[in-house]
Amino acid sequence: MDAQDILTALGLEPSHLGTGDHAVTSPIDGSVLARLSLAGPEDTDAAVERAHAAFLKWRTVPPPRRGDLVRLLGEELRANKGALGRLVSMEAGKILSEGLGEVQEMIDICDFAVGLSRQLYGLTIASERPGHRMSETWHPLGAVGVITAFNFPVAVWSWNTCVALVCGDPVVWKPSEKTPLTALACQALLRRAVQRFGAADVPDGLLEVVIGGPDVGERLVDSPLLPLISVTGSIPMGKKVAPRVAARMGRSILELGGNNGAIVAPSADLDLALRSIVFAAAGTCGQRCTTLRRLIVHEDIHAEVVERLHRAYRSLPVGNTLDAGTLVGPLYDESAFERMQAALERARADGGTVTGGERVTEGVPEGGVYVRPAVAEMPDQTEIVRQETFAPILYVLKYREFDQALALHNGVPQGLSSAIYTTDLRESELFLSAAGSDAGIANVNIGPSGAEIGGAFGGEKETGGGRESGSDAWKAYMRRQTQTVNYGRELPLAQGVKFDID
Ligand code: UN1
Repeated sequence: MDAQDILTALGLEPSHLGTGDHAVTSPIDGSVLARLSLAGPEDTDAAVERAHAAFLKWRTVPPPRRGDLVRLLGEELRANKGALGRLVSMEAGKILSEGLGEVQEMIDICDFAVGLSRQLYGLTIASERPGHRMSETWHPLGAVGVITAFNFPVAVWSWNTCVALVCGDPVVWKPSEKTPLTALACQALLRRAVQRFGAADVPDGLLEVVIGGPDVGERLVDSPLLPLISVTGSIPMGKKVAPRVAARMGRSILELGGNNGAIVAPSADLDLALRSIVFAAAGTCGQRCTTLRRLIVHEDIHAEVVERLHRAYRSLPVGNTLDAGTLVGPLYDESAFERMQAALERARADGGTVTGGERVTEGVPEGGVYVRPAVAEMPDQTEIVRQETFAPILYVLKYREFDQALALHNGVPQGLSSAIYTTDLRESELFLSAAGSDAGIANVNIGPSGAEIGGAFGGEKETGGGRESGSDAWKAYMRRQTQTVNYGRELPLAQGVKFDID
């Protein structure tokens, strides 16, 4: 199946995708997949207004009925998993199994959101006044601005959108301008679900896709018609977005950079740990926000772990992501390669020993940027180790005492995901305790990446504090109302206050 066949299967008309100024390229070989026109500020404002108008209608549709639409979207995704997964691989450059895994993540969140559509529970609260009833209920919030990154071009949209839709909120989506085709495919699949749902019951504007650059993002960030902005991206970007949304008293969900660490304790099952570490650090060519970037290894097993890592890294199949057997695909582009090389240079200057990291040119498609994932043994957690470089670099540090490992682990500005490999119950429990990992996600004998949708996804510190996807993350997409009803004939005031007129 080539790109044109896939787009057609997903309900897009390839002839409409060839006329704009913005070239969409595949990181696999740099080939142009489509040429699109970018939206400007006026188009964005119009999309927001349509979404707001849709909100005024969609909020009155009963939540389980809203869930029906998400169920139908899930059916479309199941039926088109192969095509969409392949398009994700072509557009974002991840291996096919991960492209398909990303679509599976979408299917899973659809199922979750359908269940949620019957579980948007409030509370009944004991009132201090006789003849009064107090409750807390959750109402739709408004249209939500969703800004996503190239590396998970569709799953992160679905976490937000499936939950937002059952909560009664339309979505205005700005995908990365690197990956607009998968966004248009999602929009087309939702359109099919709407047809089956009964188009008359769905307001126009339930999902608006605006493909554009930072000016479009800024327009969303500043729009008072979008009470919630959910953004995935870099920490510098989040630091610009958060105060702007706050300045208009909007809410934001920030899912920013991670710099995820894992501790390898002497009791670890090293066969399991090694497999897990290599997937977490080199998988997706190091381009997940949950990628493992810092490995903190006990000194007794440090030499063995490093030696086994080198062996595994040397034989990692780097190549075309669409070929069966490839485990490491391309970096997104040349500037990602330059950032990787600059980071490795700094690691060397800090006294690190770097293995791998060089460009791969043999057996890979021309026009793509391929690298051998790197291992950098570091004498210390230097400044470069404390930064997120979006590339497959695994910094390896050494520890002697467990407290020291924890301090190293937590000694970075980011706090997304974390892991420990140990079979010592005391260590694993300490790692999960209040005095342990300070990240939003903490795993034992599992790498930091590849989280399931059922948990709340997000992290602390400069990762931004937002939570998306499962658990009670839905509450951010609704407004809470405390309601009190007086069904008596008296008017007792709270706190026993007296205010009698006659
Ligand atoms: C991201 O990289 O932005 O936990 C999201 C994971 C995936 C999601 C990553 N489920 O690795």
